[in-house]
Amino acid sequence: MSENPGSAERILVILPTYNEAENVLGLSGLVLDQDTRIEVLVVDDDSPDGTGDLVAGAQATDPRIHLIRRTGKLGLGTAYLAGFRFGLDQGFDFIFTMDCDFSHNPRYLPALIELLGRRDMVIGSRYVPGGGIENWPWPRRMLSKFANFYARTLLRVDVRDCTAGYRGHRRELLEAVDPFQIRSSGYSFLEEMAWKVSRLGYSIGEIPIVFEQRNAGISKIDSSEIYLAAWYVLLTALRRGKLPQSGRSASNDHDPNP
Ligand SMILES: Nc1nc2c(ncn2[C@@H]2O[C@H](COP(=O)(O)OP(=O)(O)OP(=O)(O)O)[C@@H](O)[C@H]2O)c(=O)[nH]1
Ligand SMILES: [Mg+2]
Repeated sequence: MSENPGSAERILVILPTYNEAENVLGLSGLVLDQDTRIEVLVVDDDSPDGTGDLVAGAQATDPRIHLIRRTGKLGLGTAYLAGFRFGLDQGFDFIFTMDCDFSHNPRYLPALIELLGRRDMVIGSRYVPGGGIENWPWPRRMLSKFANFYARTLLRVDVRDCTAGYRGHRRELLEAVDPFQIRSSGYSFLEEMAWKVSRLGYSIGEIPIVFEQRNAGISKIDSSEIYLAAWYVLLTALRRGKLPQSGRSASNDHDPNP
């Protein structure tokens, strides 16, 4: 457990879930073990496999576990927004997001928390030196690399891994950037958010992580999600000029030795 570095008093970790019954309690426990300041919020989209019921049971005995249950599969982007709204309303200082399938190992949280003490936003990155991907077949690797290249090039975002969902945000950043205006409701929320944060001149730090293939449950990203994400990134690029570029001088960087 960390010695509480960084400047946050309360830290929220948002876990969006759709059919993660095999993962949600194990992962929540590991996340909570990383730091006593952490609380977990599961945003579940009425998962048919009973994910929501499992979390409701855990929540009854652990005040550090919170749950938002939505009425249907409303998309990853809007799940993050529901979590951000909860985190801001409840007074959390640092608000993290991570996948609920063990792809994002909770052991990186202390380093991300520490870096967020010095940056506006942090990303657990596969594409900075020291980062990587374990057990993905090469077509999946190529797709991820291409999606990242496509978004970085079109949006001109100086972030190595702009499709990563392992992130931390200072509450002041969320208040200033207003992610609630973001139009992507699905996976491309992440690219649009990275673009907005960077365009407005806020600092983004990246820490290398090794992304692990999920070991239980099935992927929710299908070809329709991929095409939709590509379309939204293009739309965002087309209205690039509409968001004023800030005079702030952001220092996006990565920390090779977290
Ligand atoms: N609440 C909510 N969560 C979602 C939705 N779609 C995906 N998720 C969750 O978002 C996280 C990322 O989804 P994954 O299926 O792992 O997608 P991925 O990581 O791109 O794909 P894999 O690498 O194959 O696992 C997981 O925790 C999912 O359960 C959604 O529509 N609503
Ligand atoms: Mg995943």
